[in-house]
Amino acid sequence: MAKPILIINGPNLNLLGTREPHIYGSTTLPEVEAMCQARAKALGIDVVCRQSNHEGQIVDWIQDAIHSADGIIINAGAYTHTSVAILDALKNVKAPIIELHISIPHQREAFRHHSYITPAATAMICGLGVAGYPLALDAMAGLIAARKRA
Ligand code: CA2
Repeated sequence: MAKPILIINGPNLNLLGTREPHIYGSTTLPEVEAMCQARAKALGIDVVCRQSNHEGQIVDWIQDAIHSADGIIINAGAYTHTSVAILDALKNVKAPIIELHISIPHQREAFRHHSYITPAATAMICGLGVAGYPLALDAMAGLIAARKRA
């Protein structure tokens, strides 16, 4: 039986649409999550959206997803550039993982050029603004369908 896709947003992404609109746009996180629910409905899949400012909470959700999700879309925020704990948790996930960034970290400060998440990722989407979230769901639906065919 199909399980939902888990979308995880990390630290400070609860502030989307309220600050730094020149980098992250003016769409709020609840609006992004509504966009994802609408795209999931159109794709005939379920989606669960989570956001936390706490690394351990994100690790717990990833561990739960091993049994409860068919795929993970993760924007780990600044933990992208610091968290071995999130990498280790993601490495235990067999389902597809899409690393997502609203901006293009490689065009920004040098400390954003390294991602601890990428070695565990199946694919990466970045630089498309919040439009990347529904596009990640399209891609995830394709990845899951391809795995079922294989
Ligand atoms: O581009 C992305 O999506 C990032 O993952 C966003 C992170 C940043 O640390 C990464 O380098 C790239 C920061 C998220 C902070 O989000 C905010 C949103 C609105 C206002 C302030 C922060």
